[in-house]
Amino acid sequence: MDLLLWLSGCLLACVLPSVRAAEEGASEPCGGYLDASQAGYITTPGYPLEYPPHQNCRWVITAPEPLQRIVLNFNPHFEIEKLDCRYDYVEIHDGNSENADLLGKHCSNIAPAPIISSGPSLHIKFVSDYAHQGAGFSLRYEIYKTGSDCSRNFTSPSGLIESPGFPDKYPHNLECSFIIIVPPSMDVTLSFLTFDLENDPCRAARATASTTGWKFGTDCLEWAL
Ligand SMILES: [Ca+2]
Repeated sequence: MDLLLWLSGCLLACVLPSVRAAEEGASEPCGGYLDASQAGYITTPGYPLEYPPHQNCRWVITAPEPLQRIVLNFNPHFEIEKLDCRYDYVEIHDGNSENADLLGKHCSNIAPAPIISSGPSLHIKFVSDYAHQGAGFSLRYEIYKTGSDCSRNFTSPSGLIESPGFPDKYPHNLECSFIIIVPPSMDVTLSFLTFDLENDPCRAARATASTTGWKFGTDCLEWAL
């Protein structure tokens, strides 16, 4: 009898809460309205663990200014059931609803390249069906910075320069200038902590440091003296 009482007590105390937690996990709301003036992240529920079945998540990201654009950089760890994106997928629309132009529909385990809106809003939709899930996706959203927006002057004795979006992928079509200004008698030392540019010799992604004479391209490291 005591054992039966103990067992029924354990059932109530141990099993029911975990069932309830599983139900809450399954029905955990996803999606929402996001303000791009602060960069942030969107992930599938549970990422990087398997996303639940029966998901229908919608996010709308909006920039505060009508002329601003939004850039999405996906984490390379991307896994959505493949099968021609028929059952599970993430869709990005170039506006504030899914009626806006489709910028991409993605699945499989290859993360999309960076996506940039043409206007101040993006609509993101994630769908999963009843079976076969994956790790899902994680993306960083932020206001897209053009060349003049990403350029900066530095006058402090030391500082940190990061490409836009770092540590995620940098967006397309950027040209940023970073000018370090020091007193005439001083030298400037640059130490690269992380360096990861497109691996296509000298074609596109390139960093140059003209004050020290170094030129850096992924496969074309060279002296400029
Ligand atoms: Ca599925």
